[in-house]
Amino acid sequence: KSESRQHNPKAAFVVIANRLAVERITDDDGEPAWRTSPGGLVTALEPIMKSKEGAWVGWHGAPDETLEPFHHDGIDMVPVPLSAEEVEEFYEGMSNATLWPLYHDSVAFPEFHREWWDAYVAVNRRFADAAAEVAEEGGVVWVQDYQLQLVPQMLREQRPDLKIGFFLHIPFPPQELFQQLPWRREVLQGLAGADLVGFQVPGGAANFLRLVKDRLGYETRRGEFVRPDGTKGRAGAYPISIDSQGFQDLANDPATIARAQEIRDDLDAEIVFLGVDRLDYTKGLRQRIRAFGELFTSGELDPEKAVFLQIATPSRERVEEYKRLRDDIELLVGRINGDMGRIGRSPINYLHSGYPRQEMAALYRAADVMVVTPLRDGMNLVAKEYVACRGSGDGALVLSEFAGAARELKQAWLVNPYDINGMKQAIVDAGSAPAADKRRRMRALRKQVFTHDIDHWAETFLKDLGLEA
Ligand code: ADQ
Repeated sequence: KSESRQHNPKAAFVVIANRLAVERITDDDGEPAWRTSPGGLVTALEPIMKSKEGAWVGWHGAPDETLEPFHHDGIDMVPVPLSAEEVEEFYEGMSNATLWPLYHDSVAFPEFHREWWDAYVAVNRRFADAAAEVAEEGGVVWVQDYQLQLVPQMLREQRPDLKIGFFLHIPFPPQELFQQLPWRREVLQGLAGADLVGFQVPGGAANFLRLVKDRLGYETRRGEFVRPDGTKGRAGAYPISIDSQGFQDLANDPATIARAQEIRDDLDAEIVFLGVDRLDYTKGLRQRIRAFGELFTSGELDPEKAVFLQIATPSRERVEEYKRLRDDIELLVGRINGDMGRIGRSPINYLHSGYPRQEMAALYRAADVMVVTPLRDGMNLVAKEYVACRGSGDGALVLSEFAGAARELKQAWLVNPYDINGMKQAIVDAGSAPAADKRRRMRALRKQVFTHDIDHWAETFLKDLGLEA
Protein backbone atom coordinates (compact mmCIF):
# COMPACT_ATOMS: atom_id res chain seq x y z
CA LYS A 1 0.00 0.00 0.00
CA SER A 2 1.86 3.04 -1.23
CA GLU A 3 0.67 6.23 0.36
CA SER A 4 0.64 9.59 -1.29
CA ARG A 5 1.76 11.19 1.98
CA GLN A 6 4.92 13.25 1.58
CA HIS A 7 8.04 11.42 2.65
CA ASN A 8 9.97 12.83 5.61
CA PRO A 9 12.61 15.29 4.50
CA LYS A 10 15.09 13.82 7.02
CA ALA A 11 15.66 10.35 8.48
CA ALA A 12 17.54 9.24 11.60
CA PHE A 13 18.30 5.82 10.08
CA VAL A 14 19.16 5.31 6.42
CA VAL A 15 19.82 2.05 4.58
CA ILE A 16 21.62 2.26 1.25
CA ALA A 17 21.45 -0.79 -1.00
CA ASN A 18 21.75 -1.41 -4.71
CA ARG A 19 18.04 -2.23 -4.85
CA LEU A 20 15.17 -0.48 -3.15
CA ALA A 21 13.19 -2.58 -0.64
CA VAL A 22 10.17 -2.65 -2.97
CA GLU A 23 9.39 -4.12 -6.34
CA ARG A 24 6.88 -3.00 -8.91
CA ILE A 25 3.72 -5.04 -9.34
CA THR A 26 0.39 -4.63 -11.06
CA ASP A 27 -2.40 -4.38 -8.47
CA ASP A 28 -5.90 -5.89 -8.66
CA ASP A 29 -7.19 -2.95 -10.70
CA GLY A 30 -4.42 -3.37 -13.23
CA GLU A 31 -2.61 -0.30 -11.92
CA PRO A 32 1.14 -0.27 -11.28
CA ALA A 33 1.94 -0.43 -7.54
CA TRP A 34 4.77 -1.27 -5.14
CA ARG A 35 5.16 -4.37 -3.01
CA THR A 36 7.73 -4.85 -0.24
CA SER A 37 10.48 -7.20 -1.46
CA PRO A 38 10.32 -10.62 0.19
CA GLY A 39 14.04 -10.79 1.13
CA GLY A 40 15.43 -11.36 4.62
CA LEU A 41 17.26 -8.03 4.79
CA VAL A 42 14.04 -6.08 4.35
CA THR A 43 12.23 -8.24 6.90
CA ALA A 44 15.04 -7.76 9.42
CA LEU A 45 15.28 -4.02 9.06
CA GLU A 46 11.57 -3.28 8.78
CA PRO A 47 10.90 -2.84 12.54
CA ILE A 48 13.87 -0.49 13.00
CA MET A 49 12.98 1.39 9.83
CA LYS A 50 9.47 1.97 11.11
CA SER A 51 10.40 2.93 14.67
CA LYS A 52 13.12 5.33 13.51
CA GLU A 53 11.18 6.75 10.55
CA GLY A 54 13.92 5.34 8.39
CA ALA A 55 14.67 5.91 4.73
CA TRP A 56 15.83 3.34 2.17
CA VAL A 57 18.01 4.55 -0.69
CA GLY A 58 18.28 2.28 -3.74
CA TRP A 59 17.64 1.74 -7.43
CA HIS A 60 14.02 0.92 -8.24
CA GLY A 61 14.85 -1.51 -11.03
CA ALA A 62 13.87 0.36 -14.21
CA PRO A 63 16.64 2.01 -16.26
CA ASP A 64 16.33 5.55 -17.59
CA GLU A 65 13.59 6.52 -15.17
CA THR A 66 13.72 9.16 -12.43
CA LEU A 67 11.24 8.85 -9.58
CA GLU A 68 10.42 11.13 -6.68
CA PRO A 69 10.84 9.75 -3.14
CA PHE A 70 7.69 8.08 -1.83
CA HIS A 71 6.36 6.52 1.34
CA HIS A 72 5.56 2.80 1.33
CA ASP A 73 4.34 0.78 4.28
CA GLY A 74 6.01 2.86 6.96
CA ILE A 75 9.32 3.38 5.14
CA ASP A 76 10.52 6.30 3.03
CA MET A 77 11.80 5.09 -0.30
CA VAL A 78 14.41 7.19 -2.06
CA PRO A 79 14.85 5.91 -5.62
CA VAL A 80 18.23 6.46 -7.27
CA PRO A 81 18.08 6.55 -11.09
CA LEU A 82 20.39 4.48 -13.29
CA SER A 83 20.72 4.87 -17.05
CA ALA A 84 20.65 1.79 -19.27
CA GLU A 85 24.36 2.31 -19.88
CA GLU A 86 25.05 2.44 -16.15
CA VAL A 87 23.14 -0.78 -15.63
CA GLU A 88 25.52 -2.33 -18.14
CA GLU A 89 28.74 -0.77 -16.87
CA PHE A 90 28.19 -0.32 -13.13
CA TYR A 91 25.92 -3.28 -12.41
CA GLU A 92 26.47 -6.02 -14.98
CA GLY A 93 30.07 -4.93 -15.62
CA MET A 94 32.03 -3.68 -12.61
CA SER A 95 29.79 -5.25 -9.96
CA ASN A 96 29.01 -8.62 -11.52
CA ALA A 97 31.81 -9.29 -14.01
CA THR A 98 34.73 -7.73 -12.06
CA LEU A 99 34.11 -7.64 -8.31
CA TRP A 100 31.83 -10.69 -8.02
CA PRO A 101 34.29 -13.19 -9.57
CA LEU A 102 37.36 -11.53 -8.01
CA TYR A 103 35.87 -11.71 -4.51
CA HIS A 104 34.85 -15.34 -5.04
CA ASP A 105 38.35 -16.80 -5.43
CA SER A 106 38.39 -15.80 -9.13
CA VAL A 107 36.47 -18.98 -9.93
CA ALA A 108 35.56 -17.16 -13.14
CA PHE A 109 37.96 -14.73 -14.78
CA PRO A 110 37.37 -11.15 -13.55
CA GLU A 111 37.31 -8.57 -16.35
CA PHE A 112 38.87 -5.16 -15.76
CA HIS A 113 37.55 -2.24 -17.83
CA ARG A 114 38.27 1.38 -17.14
CA GLU A 115 34.84 2.55 -18.41
CA TRP A 116 33.18 0.18 -15.95
CA TRP A 117 35.18 1.65 -13.12
CA ASP A 118 34.24 5.20 -14.14
CA ALA A 119 30.57 4.21 -14.06
CA TYR A 120 31.07 2.55 -10.66
CA VAL A 121 32.52 5.77 -9.22
CA ALA A 122 29.75 7.91 -10.72
CA VAL A 123 26.95 5.66 -9.46
CA ASN A 124 28.49 5.33 -5.98
CA ARG A 125 28.66 9.14 -5.89
CA ARG A 126 24.96 9.37 -6.75
CA PHE A 127 23.99 6.96 -3.95
CA ALA A 128 26.18 8.83 -1.46
CA ASP A 129 24.67 12.18 -2.48
CA ALA A 130 21.13 10.83 -2.11
CA ALA A 131 21.90 9.52 1.38
CA ALA A 132 23.68 12.73 2.42
CA GLU A 133 20.56 14.62 1.40
CA VAL A 134 18.13 12.53 3.43
CA ALA A 135 20.11 11.66 6.60
CA GLU A 136 19.45 13.92 9.57
CA GLU A 137 22.22 15.49 11.66
CA GLY A 138 24.06 12.77 13.62
CA GLY A 139 22.01 10.01 11.95
CA VAL A 140 23.01 6.41 11.30
CA VAL A 141 23.59 5.13 7.77
CA TRP A 142 24.04 1.48 6.82
CA VAL A 143 25.54 0.77 3.40
CA GLN A 144 25.03 -2.71 1.90
CA ASP A 145 27.33 -4.76 -0.28
CA TYR A 146 29.94 -4.83 -3.01
CA GLN A 147 28.15 -2.56 -5.46
CA LEU A 148 28.57 0.38 -3.07
CA GLN A 149 32.05 0.09 -1.57
CA LEU A 150 32.98 3.72 -2.26
CA VAL A 151 29.92 5.15 -0.56
CA PRO A 152 31.23 5.12 3.05
CA GLN A 153 34.20 7.42 2.34
CA MET A 154 32.18 9.63 -0.04
CA LEU A 155 29.60 10.08 2.71
CA ARG A 156 32.17 10.70 5.42
CA GLU A 157 33.67 13.55 3.39
CA GLN A 158 30.31 15.25 2.96
CA ARG A 159 28.78 14.38 6.30
CA PRO A 160 31.34 13.80 9.07
CA ASP A 161 28.48 13.98 11.59
CA LEU A 162 26.99 10.65 10.47
CA LYS A 163 27.64 7.20 11.91
CA ILE A 164 28.40 5.02 8.90
CA GLY A 165 28.19 1.23 8.80
CA PHE A 166 29.01 -1.04 5.87
CA PHE A 167 28.21 -4.73 5.45
CA LEU A 168 29.70 -6.95 2.75
CA HIS A 169 27.43 -9.89 1.88
CA ILE A 170 30.06 -11.72 -0.16
CA PRO A 171 33.56 -12.92 0.77
CA PHE A 172 36.41 -10.43 1.05
CA PRO A 173 39.41 -11.93 -0.75
CA PRO A 174 42.94 -12.40 0.50
CA GLN A 175 45.63 -9.92 -0.50
CA GLU A 176 47.01 -12.21 -3.22
CA LEU A 177 43.75 -11.91 -5.18
CA PHE A 178 42.62 -8.44 -4.20
CA GLN A 179 45.87 -6.95 -5.48
CA GLN A 180 44.82 -7.63 -9.07
CA LEU A 181 42.22 -4.90 -8.83
CA PRO A 182 43.60 -1.83 -10.63
CA TRP A 183 41.55 0.38 -8.27
CA ARG A 184 42.47 -1.45 -5.06
CA ARG A 185 43.46 1.70 -3.15
CA GLU A 186 40.24 3.49 -3.99
CA VAL A 187 38.12 0.52 -2.90
CA LEU A 188 40.01 0.14 0.39
CA GLN A 189 39.76 3.86 1.10
CA GLY A 190 36.09 3.75 0.24
CA LEU A 191 35.38 0.96 2.72
CA ALA A 192 37.61 2.44 5.40
CA GLY A 193 35.38 5.51 5.41
CA ALA A 194 32.93 3.49 7.50
CA ASP A 195 32.95 3.52 11.30
CA LEU A 196 32.17 -0.20 11.25
CA VAL A 197 32.96 -2.52 8.34
CA GLY A 198 31.15 -5.84 8.71
CA PHE A 199 32.01 -9.14 7.03
CA GLN A 200 30.38 -12.58 7.03
CA VAL A 201 33.36 -14.35 8.62
CA PRO A 202 36.44 -13.32 10.66
CA GLY A 203 38.67 -14.23 7.70
CA GLY A 204 37.13 -11.46 5.60
CA ALA A 205 37.73 -8.89 8.32
CA ALA A 206 41.32 -10.11 8.72
CA ASN A 207 41.93 -9.87 4.94
CA PHE A 208 40.56 -6.33 4.96
CA LEU A 209 42.62 -5.20 7.95
CA ARG A 210 45.80 -6.63 6.50
CA LEU A 211 45.20 -4.81 3.22
CA VAL A 212 44.39 -1.55 4.95
CA LYS A 213 47.68 -1.83 6.79
CA ASP A 214 49.84 -2.96 3.87
CA ARG A 215 48.24 -1.01 1.01
CA LEU A 216 47.05 2.15 2.71
CA GLY A 217 49.63 2.25 5.47
CA TYR A 218 46.98 2.72 8.17
CA GLU A 219 47.85 1.58 11.64
CA THR A 220 45.72 -1.40 12.65
CA ARG A 221 45.26 -3.03 16.00
CA ARG A 222 42.80 -5.59 17.32
CA GLY A 223 40.08 -4.96 14.75
CA GLU A 224 40.64 -1.20 14.67
CA PHE A 225 42.22 0.94 11.97
CA VAL A 226 43.38 4.53 12.16
CA ARG A 227 42.85 6.87 9.21
CA PRO A 228 45.48 9.50 8.31
CA ASP A 229 43.40 12.20 10.05
CA GLY A 230 43.58 10.24 13.32
CA THR A 231 39.95 9.06 13.29
CA LYS A 232 39.29 5.37 13.87
CA GLY A 233 37.11 2.67 12.37
CA ARG A 234 36.54 -0.98 13.15
CA ALA A 235 36.15 -4.21 11.17
CA GLY A 236 34.57 -7.43 12.36
CA ALA A 237 32.51 -10.51 11.53
CA TYR A 238 28.71 -10.41 11.63
CA PRO A 239 27.44 -13.66 10.08
CA ILE A 240 24.07 -12.97 8.47
CA SER A 241 21.13 -15.29 9.04
CA ILE A 242 17.45 -15.85 8.27
CA ASP A 243 14.05 -15.33 9.86
CA SER A 244 14.30 -18.78 11.45
CA GLN A 245 10.96 -18.69 13.25
CA GLY A 246 9.23 -17.37 10.14
CA PHE A 247 10.57 -20.26 8.06
CA GLN A 248 9.67 -22.80 10.70
CA ASP A 249 6.10 -21.45 10.88
CA LEU A 250 5.82 -21.52 7.12
CA ALA A 251 7.09 -25.11 7.00
CA ASN A 252 4.52 -26.16 9.61
CA ASP A 253 1.60 -24.55 7.82
CA PRO A 254 -0.88 -27.28 6.82
CA ALA A 255 -0.84 -26.05 3.21
CA THR A 256 2.96 -26.41 3.11
CA ILE A 257 2.79 -29.90 4.63
CA ALA A 258 0.26 -30.93 1.99
CA ARG A 259 2.36 -29.42 -0.78
CA ALA A 260 5.49 -31.23 0.49
CA GLN A 261 3.59 -34.53 0.34
CA GLU A 262 2.47 -33.73 -3.19
CA ILE A 263 6.08 -33.08 -4.21
CA ARG A 264 7.11 -36.43 -2.68
CA ASP A 265 4.31 -38.22 -4.51
CA ASP A 266 5.24 -36.62 -7.82
CA LEU A 267 8.90 -37.48 -7.43
CA ASP A 268 8.01 -41.05 -6.51
CA ALA A 269 11.38 -41.85 -4.94
CA GLU A 270 12.60 -43.46 -1.73
CA ILE A 271 15.16 -40.76 -1.22
CA VAL A 272 15.14 -37.17 -2.41
CA PHE A 273 18.30 -35.08 -2.70
CA LEU A 274 17.77 -31.34 -3.19
CA GLY A 275 19.86 -28.44 -4.48
CA VAL A 276 18.56 -24.84 -4.51
CA ASP A 277 20.76 -22.08 -5.87
CA ARG A 278 20.81 -18.98 -7.98
CA LEU A 279 22.25 -20.15 -11.28
CA ASP A 280 25.71 -18.82 -10.48
CA TYR A 281 29.17 -20.24 -11.18
CA THR A 282 30.15 -19.77 -7.54
CA LYS A 283 27.55 -22.30 -6.42
CA GLY A 284 29.47 -25.37 -7.60
CA LEU A 285 26.68 -26.70 -9.80
CA ARG A 286 28.95 -28.26 -12.42
CA GLN A 287 30.83 -30.29 -9.81
CA ARG A 288 27.66 -31.25 -7.92
CA ILE A 289 25.87 -32.50 -11.02
CA ARG A 290 28.95 -34.39 -12.13
CA ALA A 291 29.08 -36.09 -8.70
CA PHE A 292 25.43 -37.15 -8.96
CA GLY A 293 25.96 -38.33 -12.54
CA GLU A 294 28.77 -40.60 -11.40
CA LEU A 295 26.77 -41.89 -8.44
CA PHE A 296 23.86 -42.81 -10.70
CA THR A 297 26.12 -44.37 -13.32
CA SER A 298 28.04 -46.49 -10.82
CA GLY A 299 24.85 -47.63 -9.12
CA GLU A 300 25.87 -46.19 -5.75
CA LEU A 301 22.61 -44.32 -6.14
CA ASP A 302 19.85 -46.34 -7.77
CA PRO A 303 18.01 -44.19 -10.36
CA GLU A 304 14.86 -46.17 -9.61
CA LYS A 305 14.96 -45.22 -5.94
CA ALA A 306 16.81 -41.92 -5.67
CA VAL A 307 16.19 -38.59 -7.32
CA PHE A 308 18.22 -35.41 -7.37
CA LEU A 309 16.04 -32.30 -7.62
CA GLN A 310 18.00 -29.21 -8.61
CA ILE A 311 16.25 -25.84 -8.53
CA ALA A 312 18.27 -23.15 -10.30
CA THR A 313 16.97 -19.60 -10.08
CA PRO A 314 17.53 -17.53 -13.23
CA SER A 315 20.20 -14.94 -12.46
CA ARG A 316 22.16 -12.17 -14.23
CA GLU A 317 21.06 -13.54 -17.57
CA ARG A 318 22.67 -10.75 -19.58
CA VAL A 319 26.16 -11.46 -18.27
CA GLU A 320 28.13 -13.70 -20.68
CA GLU A 321 29.57 -16.08 -18.07
CA TYR A 322 26.06 -16.83 -16.78
CA LYS A 323 24.77 -17.71 -20.25
CA ARG A 324 27.67 -20.12 -20.65
CA LEU A 325 26.99 -21.67 -17.24
CA ARG A 326 23.35 -22.27 -18.08
CA ASP A 327 24.28 -24.02 -21.32
CA ASP A 328 26.87 -26.19 -19.52
CA ILE A 329 24.47 -27.23 -16.78
CA GLU A 330 21.68 -28.06 -19.17
CA LEU A 331 24.03 -30.10 -21.34
CA LEU A 332 25.28 -32.04 -18.31
CA VAL A 333 21.80 -32.71 -16.93
CA GLY A 334 20.47 -33.72 -20.35
CA ARG A 335 23.35 -36.11 -20.90
CA ILE A 336 22.98 -37.82 -17.53
CA ASN A 337 19.20 -38.16 -17.87
CA GLY A 338 19.61 -39.36 -21.45
CA ASP A 339 22.01 -42.08 -20.36
CA MET A 340 20.46 -43.09 -17.06
CA GLY A 341 16.74 -42.39 -17.35
CA ARG A 342 13.89 -44.31 -18.86
CA ILE A 343 10.41 -43.31 -20.03
CA GLY A 344 8.70 -41.59 -17.12
CA ARG A 345 11.81 -41.45 -14.96
CA SER A 346 14.80 -39.08 -14.91
CA PRO A 347 17.36 -39.33 -12.11
CA ILE A 348 17.94 -35.56 -12.19
CA ASN A 349 14.94 -33.29 -11.99
CA TYR A 350 16.14 -29.84 -13.07
CA LEU A 351 14.02 -26.70 -12.86
CA HIS A 352 15.15 -23.26 -14.02
CA SER A 353 12.77 -21.04 -12.09
CA GLY A 354 12.16 -18.94 -8.98
CA TYR A 355 9.44 -19.85 -6.46
CA PRO A 356 7.47 -18.20 -3.66
CA ARG A 357 8.77 -18.71 -0.13
CA GLN A 358 6.07 -21.21 0.71
CA GLU A 359 7.02 -23.46 -2.19
CA MET A 360 10.64 -23.24 -1.02
CA ALA A 361 9.57 -24.34 2.48
CA ALA A 362 7.65 -27.26 0.96
CA LEU A 363 10.72 -28.28 -1.04
CA TYR A 364 12.91 -28.16 2.09
CA ARG A 365 10.33 -30.28 3.90
CA ALA A 366 10.23 -32.78 1.08
CA ALA A 367 14.00 -33.30 0.87
CA ASP A 368 15.84 -36.06 2.75
CA VAL A 369 19.23 -34.59 1.95
CA MET A 370 20.01 -30.95 1.15
CA VAL A 371 23.14 -30.53 -0.96
CA VAL A 372 24.80 -27.10 -0.72
CA THR A 373 28.22 -27.16 -2.34
CA PRO A 374 29.38 -23.68 -3.43
CA LEU A 375 33.00 -23.19 -4.50
CA ARG A 376 32.90 -19.99 -2.47
CA ASP A 377 29.96 -18.29 -0.76
CA GLY A 378 29.76 -15.35 1.65
CA MET A 379 27.29 -17.16 3.88
CA ASN A 380 24.62 -19.24 2.04
CA LEU A 381 21.15 -18.81 3.43
CA VAL A 382 19.68 -21.87 1.70
CA ALA A 383 21.56 -24.11 4.16
CA LYS A 384 20.07 -22.23 7.13
CA GLU A 385 16.58 -22.20 5.61
CA TYR A 386 16.67 -25.97 5.19
CA VAL A 387 17.64 -26.42 8.83
CA ALA A 388 14.88 -24.06 10.01
CA CYS A 389 12.28 -26.09 8.08
CA ARG A 390 13.27 -29.45 9.62
CA GLY A 391 11.17 -29.26 12.76
CA SER A 392 10.76 -33.03 12.57
CA GLY A 393 14.43 -33.21 13.57
CA ASP A 394 15.46 -35.41 10.66
CA GLY A 395 16.99 -34.61 7.29
CA ALA A 396 20.65 -34.20 6.45
CA LEU A 397 22.76 -31.33 5.19
CA VAL A 398 25.78 -31.70 2.92
CA LEU A 399 27.63 -28.38 3.05
CA SER A 400 30.71 -26.94 1.39
CA GLU A 401 33.56 -25.92 3.67
CA PHE A 402 33.84 -22.82 1.48
CA ALA A 403 30.47 -21.37 2.43
CA GLY A 404 30.55 -18.90 5.32
CA ALA A 405 27.75 -20.98 6.86
CA ALA A 406 30.19 -23.87 7.43
CA ARG A 407 31.69 -22.00 10.38
CA GLU A 408 28.36 -22.16 12.16
CA LEU A 409 26.86 -25.37 10.79
CA LYS A 410 29.65 -27.68 11.85
CA GLN A 411 27.45 -30.75 12.28
CA ALA A 412 26.64 -30.85 8.57
CA TRP A 413 28.46 -33.31 6.31
CA LEU A 414 31.20 -30.86 5.32
CA VAL A 415 32.81 -31.28 1.90
CA ASN A 416 35.44 -29.77 -0.36
CA PRO A 417 33.44 -29.22 -3.57
CA TYR A 418 36.55 -29.56 -5.75
CA ASP A 419 37.02 -33.10 -4.46
CA ILE A 420 34.42 -34.99 -6.48
CA ASN A 421 35.13 -38.33 -4.79
CA GLY A 422 34.91 -36.79 -1.35
CA MET A 423 31.65 -35.11 -2.29
CA LYS A 424 30.22 -38.39 -3.64
CA GLN A 425 31.14 -40.11 -0.40
CA ALA A 426 29.50 -37.41 1.73
CA ILE A 427 26.32 -37.55 -0.37
CA VAL A 428 26.11 -41.33 0.07
CA ASP A 429 26.98 -41.10 3.79
CA ALA A 430 24.39 -38.40 4.46
CA GLY A 431 21.77 -40.35 2.53
CA SER A 432 22.40 -43.59 4.41
CA ALA A 433 23.22 -42.28 7.90
CA PRO A 434 21.32 -43.90 10.80
CA ALA A 435 18.30 -41.91 11.94
CA ALA A 436 19.86 -41.27 15.36
CA ASP A 437 22.98 -39.73 13.81
CA LYS A 438 20.90 -37.44 11.60
CA ARG A 439 18.75 -36.42 14.53
CA ARG A 440 21.74 -35.63 16.73
CA ARG A 441 23.32 -33.47 14.04
CA MET A 442 20.07 -31.71 13.15
CA ARG A 443 19.44 -30.84 16.78
CA ALA A 444 22.77 -29.03 17.00
CA LEU A 445 22.26 -27.29 13.65
CA ARG A 446 18.82 -26.08 14.67
CA LYS A 447 20.10 -24.73 17.94
CA GLN A 448 22.61 -22.58 16.07
CA VAL A 449 20.09 -21.31 13.49
CA PHE A 450 17.46 -20.45 16.09
CA THR A 451 19.80 -18.66 18.49
CA HIS A 452 21.46 -16.74 15.65
CA ASP A 453 18.69 -15.45 13.43
CA ILE A 454 18.45 -12.35 11.26
CA ASP A 455 17.29 -10.15 14.13
CA HIS A 456 20.32 -11.18 16.15
CA TRP A 457 22.49 -10.20 13.16
CA ALA A 458 20.95 -6.75 12.66
CA GLU A 459 20.84 -5.98 16.38
CA THR A 460 24.45 -6.96 16.96
CA PHE A 461 25.73 -4.91 14.05
CA LEU A 462 23.66 -1.82 14.84
CA LYS A 463 24.51 -1.98 18.53
CA ASP A 464 28.22 -2.09 17.67
CA LEU A 465 27.70 0.81 15.29
CA GLY A 466 26.12 2.75 18.13
CA LEU A 467 22.45 2.84 17.18
CA GLU A 468 20.26 2.95 20.28
CA ALA A 469 17.43 0.43 20.03
P1 ADQ B 1 22.99 -15.38 -2.74
O1 ADQ B 1 24.23 -15.64 -3.49
O2 ADQ B 1 21.81 -15.04 -3.53
O3 ADQ B 1 23.21 -14.27 -1.60
P2 ADQ B 1 21.96 -17.29 -0.64
O4 ADQ B 1 22.56 -16.85 0.62
O5 ADQ B 1 21.85 -18.76 -0.75
O6 ADQ B 1 22.74 -16.79 -1.92
O7 ADQ B 1 20.53 -16.67 -0.74
C1 ADQ B 1 19.65 -17.05 -1.74
C2 ADQ B 1 18.22 -16.68 -1.35
O8 ADQ B 1 17.40 -16.81 -2.51
C3 ADQ B 1 17.67 -17.63 -0.30
O9 ADQ B 1 16.91 -16.91 0.61
C4 ADQ B 1 16.79 -18.59 -1.11
O10 ADQ B 1 15.66 -19.06 -0.43
C5 ADQ B 1 16.37 -17.75 -2.27
N1 ADQ B 1 16.21 -18.59 -3.47
C6 ADQ B 1 17.15 -19.35 -4.07
N2 ADQ B 1 16.63 -20.00 -5.12
C7 ADQ B 1 15.34 -19.65 -5.18
C8 ADQ B 1 14.25 -19.97 -6.05
N3 ADQ B 1 14.40 -20.82 -7.09
N4 ADQ B 1 13.07 -19.42 -5.81
C9 ADQ B 1 12.91 -18.55 -4.80
N5 ADQ B 1 13.87 -18.23 -3.94
C10 ADQ B 1 15.08 -18.74 -4.14
C11 ADQ B 1 24.30 -13.40 -1.23
C12 ADQ B 1 25.62 -14.09 -0.93
C13 ADQ B 1 25.40 -15.16 0.12
C14 ADQ B 1 24.77 -14.55 1.38
C15 ADQ B 1 23.58 -13.70 1.03
C16 ADQ B 1 23.09 -12.90 2.22
O11 ADQ B 1 26.16 -14.65 -2.11
O12 ADQ B 1 26.62 -15.80 0.45
O13 ADQ B 1 24.39 -15.57 2.25
O14 ADQ B 1 23.87 -12.78 0.00
O15 ADQ B 1 24.10 -12.13 2.76
